[in-house]
Amino acid sequence: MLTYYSDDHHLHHGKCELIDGQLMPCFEKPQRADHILARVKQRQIGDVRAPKDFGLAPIERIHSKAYLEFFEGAWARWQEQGGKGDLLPFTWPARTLRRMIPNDLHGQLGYYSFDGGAPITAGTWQAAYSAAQVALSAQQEIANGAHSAFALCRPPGHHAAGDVMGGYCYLNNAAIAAQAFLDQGRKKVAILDVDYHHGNGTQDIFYQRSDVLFASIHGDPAEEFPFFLGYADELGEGAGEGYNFNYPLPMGSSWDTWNAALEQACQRIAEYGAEVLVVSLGVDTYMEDPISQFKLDSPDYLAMGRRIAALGLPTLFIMEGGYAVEAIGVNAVNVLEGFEGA
Ligand code: SP5
Ligand code: ZN
Repeated sequence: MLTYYSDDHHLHHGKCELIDGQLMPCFEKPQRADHILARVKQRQIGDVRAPKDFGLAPIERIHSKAYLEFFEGAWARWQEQGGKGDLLPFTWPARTLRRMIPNDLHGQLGYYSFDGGAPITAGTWQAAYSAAQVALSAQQEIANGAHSAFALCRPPGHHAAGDVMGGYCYLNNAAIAAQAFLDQGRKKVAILDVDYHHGNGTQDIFYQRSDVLFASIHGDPAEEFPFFLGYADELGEGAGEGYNFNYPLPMGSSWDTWNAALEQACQRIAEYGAEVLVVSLGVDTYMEDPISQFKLDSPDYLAMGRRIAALGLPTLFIMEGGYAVEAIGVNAVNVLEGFEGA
């Protein structure tokens, strides 16, 4: 299978995030993608290609113009103000406050984000833009007839909604790719989100629509980030009712529990009659992941790939999370190798 990849991800390197009351070096760091790329090459699963540039139009199908303008221009505004560190939000329009767009840069940053986990640095826009182009390039590969493709995106995307960043995510690469399939004439796209965290951004984007089915297997949000979305009773709304499926699992879940949820998710996708599958591929379900609490082991990712392949659908893999840096290459590529019949 072909891999799409851009070196531009190195332009995004946040300094720190707040974890358990301490400022820690960002877990979402450039070495993540470097390790995955090295493993793709080591296992020779196929060529690695640089993305084409599809411009902003396919990104604007998912994200609002106001949000994109804010994101693209935020770092320059910060520099004009003499800003020193990374741009990080510190006030959000939570309950009791008004949801309005202030003039101030940090006020706007709070408006356009839901947590403090998405720092904007000098190269964040370029890195996120290129990651979206990586997703679109892999999407085009499948549109042109390939059975599968791997978009080695960084930064990840599934926590980002139409005009909200957070959870290390800025542009929702999976949603942008899914929308591109629809805009090219496909009628039914399924997104299977296997990242440890609920894909709140993707769910929100498609919540009222029936042309994208969203199924997510993740740590129970009653106990785990993003806390405020991802419960089993969220089934979609309006035209989207019956097209959203969440499988929240207990902390400490291992493969048997996880696999039972995968089986259910796959049955929903098959019943739906999806023409194409987008997989939000996070491997932070790994037993040694430093911020997560599932117990999948490396061989389980081969089985995951095999079950996904059994759906028989053209499949676009989009890289999301995974923070056990040494192992994420092995685990992510295991899913791809399992898919290809290893
Ligand atoms: C794409 C993705 O995987 N984003 C995840 C963002 C998670 N941010 C919140 C992390 C909270 C970690 N708490 C772990 C405590 C470990 N002692
Ligand atoms: Zn995650």
